[in-house]
Order: sequence, then C-alpha cells, then structure tokens
Amino acid sequence: MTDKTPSFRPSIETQKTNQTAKRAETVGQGGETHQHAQGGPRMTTAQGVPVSDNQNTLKAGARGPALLEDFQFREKMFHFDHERIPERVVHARGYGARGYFETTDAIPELTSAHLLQEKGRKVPAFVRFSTVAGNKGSMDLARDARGFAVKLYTEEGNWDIVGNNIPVFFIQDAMKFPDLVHSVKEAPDRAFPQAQSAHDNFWDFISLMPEAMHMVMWTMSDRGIPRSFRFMEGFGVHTFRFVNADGKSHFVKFHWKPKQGLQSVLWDEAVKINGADPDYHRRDLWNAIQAGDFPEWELGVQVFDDEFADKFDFDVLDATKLIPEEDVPVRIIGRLVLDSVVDNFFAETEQVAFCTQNIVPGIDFTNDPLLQGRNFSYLDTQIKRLGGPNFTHIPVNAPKCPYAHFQQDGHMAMHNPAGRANYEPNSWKDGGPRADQDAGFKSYPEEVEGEKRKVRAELFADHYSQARQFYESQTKVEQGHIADALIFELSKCEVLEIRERVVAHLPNIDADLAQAVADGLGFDTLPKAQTPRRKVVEGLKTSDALSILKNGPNSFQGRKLGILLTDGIDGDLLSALQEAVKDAGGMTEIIAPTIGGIKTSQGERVPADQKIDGGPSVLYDAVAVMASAEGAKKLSAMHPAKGFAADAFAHAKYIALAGDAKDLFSAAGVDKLDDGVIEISKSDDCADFVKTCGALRFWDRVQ
Ligand code: HDE
Repeated sequence: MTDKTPSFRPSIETQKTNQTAKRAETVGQGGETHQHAQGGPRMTTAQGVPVSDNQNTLKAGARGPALLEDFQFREKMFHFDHERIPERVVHARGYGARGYFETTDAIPELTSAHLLQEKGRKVPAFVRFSTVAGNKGSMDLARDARGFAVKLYTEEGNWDIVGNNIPVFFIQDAMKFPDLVHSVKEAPDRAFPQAQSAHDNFWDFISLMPEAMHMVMWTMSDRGIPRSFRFMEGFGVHTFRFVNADGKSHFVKFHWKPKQGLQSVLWDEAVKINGADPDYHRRDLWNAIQAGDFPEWELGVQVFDDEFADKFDFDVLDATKLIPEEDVPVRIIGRLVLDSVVDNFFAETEQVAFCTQNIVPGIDFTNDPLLQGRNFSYLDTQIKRLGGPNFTHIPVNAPKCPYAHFQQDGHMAMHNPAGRANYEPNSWKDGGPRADQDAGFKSYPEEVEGEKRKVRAELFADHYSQARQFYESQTKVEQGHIADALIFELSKCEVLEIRERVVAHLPNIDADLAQAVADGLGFDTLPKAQTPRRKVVEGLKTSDALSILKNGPNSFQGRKLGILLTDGIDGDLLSALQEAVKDAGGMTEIIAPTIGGIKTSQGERVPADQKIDGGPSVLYDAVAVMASAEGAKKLSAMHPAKGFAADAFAHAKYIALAGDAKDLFSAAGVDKLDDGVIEISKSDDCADFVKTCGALRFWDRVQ
C-alpha cells in the first residue's frame, strides 16, 4: 500500500497569511511542504546530536507503527511534557524587565550598604510587576494590589525590595496570610471567581478582620486599577532598618516614585480593557521599553529613629499603617530605570525568585510580624516552585558579584565548588572561602525580651484611624470611586449578612461613605456600626501624597492617543497631530474601519494599527476622531465606532474632533459636547489639544 497522506502540512490559513514564511518554503523529506527559516544554527537534540528531520517520527514503513527507538522524538516530547512549573501561589501573573539602579544621593551616615556609599554607584536591576490574586493567565486589569518586586544585583550580594503598589497590607501577622489568600482566590468548590475580590469568601473574611479596613480603602480606590505599571508607586511596606558603619540604626521605609506620575483607569474601562486586551499592562511595558521610552522611578526613603517611633500614634511594626509623608518627608536617594525587555519570559520573569530575606550589609529587618513570616515563606515556596535548592544558579537569580560557599549537590547543581575542601574549618592550603568578620553581614544587635506568647501589641488594635485619613485625603472624584467600588463588590456577594457586616465598619471611617454604600446596596437603614477595639484617633491631618489625582503628571508624556480615521481626512492635519503627540513624548495609534487603513484627501494611504472593533477607546488616554462627511456617515452606522465615541465621552477623556467627526458623536447619543471636546483644524490646535491632554481627564464631565 502506498502512503498518500503527508504527515505534516501547513494549514491553508498559514499558507495564505504567512507570506514571508511562504517565500522560504522548501520541500521536505517525503514530498511534504514545510517552512524552514533560513540562516539559523543547525538544529540538534539537547545532547547536541544534529537533527535531520523535525517533522516525522521514526516508523517501520511509511504507514507503520512508531518506533520506541526514536530518541529524538522521545527527548522532544519528554521535555515538552515537563515545560510547566507550579505557578506562584500568589502574584502568579507578572511581567518583568531589566534595568539599572543608580545612587543619586549617598547616605553613608545612615547605612553601610555599599551601593549607597557614593553618588553615581550603579548596579543592574530586575523588576517584576504582578497582580496578586489571579492565576497566571488572568487578565491584567483585575481590581487588586500590584506586586512591585525589585532585585538589585549589588557588589555585596542581591538586595530584594519585594514591595507592592500600596504602602500597607491587609493583615498584621503572617499567621493570617494563608487565610487571606484562600479567601480572595477562587472558591475551592467551584473554582471561581477568577482574579477578583468581588465575592462572598473575600468579604466574609474581611468583615471579620477589621485590621484589613485600611488596605481595603486602598484596593477599592483607583490604586487597585492602575493605568500602567509605569504609572504606579511602589512601597517596601514594612519598616526596615538602616545600619551605618558604626553600628547605629535608623528605621526606614522604602518608596518608589514614578517619574511618569500616577494614573489609574476607571472601573468601567478596566472591565472593558480586560476583554479588549487582557495583556494591557504587559503590552504597555513591553511597548514603552521597546520604543526607548524607559520608565523610571526614584527611590525614596523615610528615615526615623526610636524617638519618632515612640511618639507616633501607631506602631511602626504594624504593616497596616503608613507614616504620612508630611510627617516624615521622603528623601530621594536613587533612580531605577527599566531599559531592557527580557530575552525569554520563562527564563527570567517566571524563574526569578524574590525574597524579603535577600538583604545586604547595612540593611536589616525589624520585628514586624508580617515581615518575619515573609522571611520564611519566600524561600520555602521557591524550593517547591523552582524544583530544588539550586535556583540561585539560574542566571536571573545568581548574584553578579563574586560568591563562594560550601553549598553543594541537590537537583540541577551547576556550580559545585572545585577542589577537595567542602567543609570549614579545614587545614588545606587552598581550603576555600572563609567568613569575613569585619565586612560580613551582621544582624543589628537589638535587645529583645518578653514572654513567649501568641499575642499582638496593643497599638495594633487601631483599625480605622488611618483608613479614615486615607479616605479624607482623596478628592471628591476619588471618594466617589471608593464608594462605587464597594457597592460593586458587595453587590456581587450573595449573602446579605456579609454585605451588612462590611458596611457596619464604614461609619468608623466616614459617615457619608457608609451612607452612600448603604444606599447603593439598597439598604433601608444603615447597619449598626461595629464598635472599634481602640478609640479612633480624631483629627489626623489629611495627606495629599495619598491621592492619585493630586499627583498627576500634567503632561501627556508616555501616554497614548487613539486616532480614529476615515477615508478623505486631511493628511496634513493628521501629521500635525501625530507630531504634536510625539513632541510631548506620547504615542499614537491609528484606528480605522479596516486594518488596511484609509486614504487621505491628498490621496495617501495611512495604514491602521487597529481595526475599529480591536481598538476601543478604553485602550487610550485620549482620543481624536477625524472623519470626512462620508466617513462620519459610515462610522455612524458601525456599532464599535459609536461605542468608541460614547465610551470616550463617558470616561471623561479629552477628545479632538476634525472634519465631520461631530456627527459620529450625535449618532452615539452624545449631543451636548463640552470643553473637554476640542475641535482641531490647524497645526496649532493640535499642540494646544495635546497640552490640554496633560490633565489626562476632563473630570468636570462626570462630577
Ligand atoms: Fe508576598 N509572597 N507574602 N507579599 N509577595 C509571594 O513568593 C507572603 C506580602 C509580594 O514577582 C510568594 O515567590 C506572605 C506583602 C510580591 O516573584 C510567597 C506574606 C507584600 C510577590 C509570598 C506576604 C508582598 C510576592 C509567592 C504575609 C508587599 C511576587 C511566590 C506574611 C510588601 C514576587 C513567591 C515575584 C510573592 C508570601 C505578604 C509582595 C508565597 C507569607 C505585605 C511583590 O512566598
């Protein structure tokens, strides 16, 4: 019998669409067509044996059984079968990039950390941003805290600041972490909902854990839905120690301040972005770095001593509290720049292992019970996730300074020490590394005493004062978003008692907030307020640093304008608009009825980046619509184009209109245009429009 069925044939789709590959087609063994990239290295097995055929298994006869002897096939399939490693139990979805850290203000009087001894010292850095609750494949715009984990490869070892984009945490003691995480992740019986806190289990837990109320104010605020990793702050959260060369210690809190300013999306945008581009945040970071628009953060420190800690209203070891910047100013000491995307996602972003224990001489821990628990957890989880104790041999985790120790063997050992000595002390001449009593890491010799008991310090029992301070520090718009978020989330809870129990905490934070949420949930009466365990501290000063809107960029730099076009528009005006955005350091994307683009009135073809239904206005910071009379008519008959216009208006975006674009807005039901909608007809208008866009949103429209 003859073989009539080629075992591999590219699909018709591939043949049609992949023009470049088609040109490189060759005819493979047995007459089948396959694609062959030219100029690459010779393919081998993992053992280095050259491969002659990567399309067919070894068979006894063309239609006969496959042979076990085919070591190339078995090696390939075995490796594929083992491609997955367990995802992180939290922060599974993340995105990493490389860069560098540079000291801009030396602080030898505070710390002996080598990196911070001299202005201009520069070390490589790796950063991984993440969401907390969702699985690895979940969408980027979940309402959640964001991880902001930084690894600095210093000359005295790796220093990790494993932070979040929120300066406080839900719980005070590591003992509660597994419960917190279980409650927020998908319910164990039904395995949903994914990547969201809007469900009974989470709010049930929170309602019974008043210490979470401060962090809940943050996650329900716009901080929970950042516009981009580039536009968020990072915080070390815990109080750490700086120790100087004389052994003197100060307390320190770490801050990362984005040069790009702060920005978040609206909840309605978040929901729609998740559908339109679930990779919105990772794509944004990738694109910015690839375009040479390197995101940058300043490292700031809040430094204080025992005296301040003693007189502070709260316990500095309590991770549910922050120290307002107005009380202890943030001193900028360095800059972090991300200037390179990874070569391979798995090798770097997936395998990177951060750990709060990774500190260097000059930095030390405090007794924050959350930090102490984290110090155990990270190493422990990484041994499982990365398959053994040698994950420090993986390049992204290995120190970039010299290192030497007697650790050996274990799975995947790649750097076993050479020579006879593998213990210490020893008397061999080249007996290997020795401890350095002077320069080696020494723990700060803090005196400790106390009874061995499962307890918490009394000051930790204040659960509402800073939640109130945070709420009161927000603008009206932001306060409205917090109320809306709580109403949304609690409306997803099926159990009335859970909703009530959460609302009962709110009067301790703000009476109007409590009433707004109760009204939004359709309660007839406000539930009886929870009695605080400690009296709420009255009259804490509001802090502008806590608001996003009070810290906007006032510039369109790093932002993106979506330009919806039709045939027949003025090409010169389009160029002027694109130029104005570029001058402001922003980006543009062209959206058109088809991906083939449009033809200007000057007869030039402008290719599109997005077809209209692939480029909804939620993906952009501001939009422009340029349409001819005929074009506006066509757009007005297209549902996605009407959605583009209606959403841009509803989301308080700045909008530029050219030609007959106004007609699209009327068709979308937006008849009453306002000062946030700007007509452009000449190049000066474009520059003015882009300048106006620096305010990012025209909030008057939605107040
Ligand atoms: Fe984490 N956390 N965490 N966490 N965390 C992990 O470590 C943990 C906490 C944070 O991009 C895990 O390697 C405990 C606070 C980030 O790889 C795990 C407690 C903050 C990342 C773990 C906390 C964080 C993690 C999961 C309470 C902000 C992602 C995988 C005591 C300051 C790092 C892993 C990356 C990851 C434990 C609380 C930030 C399980 C026990 C507070 C940014 O070890």
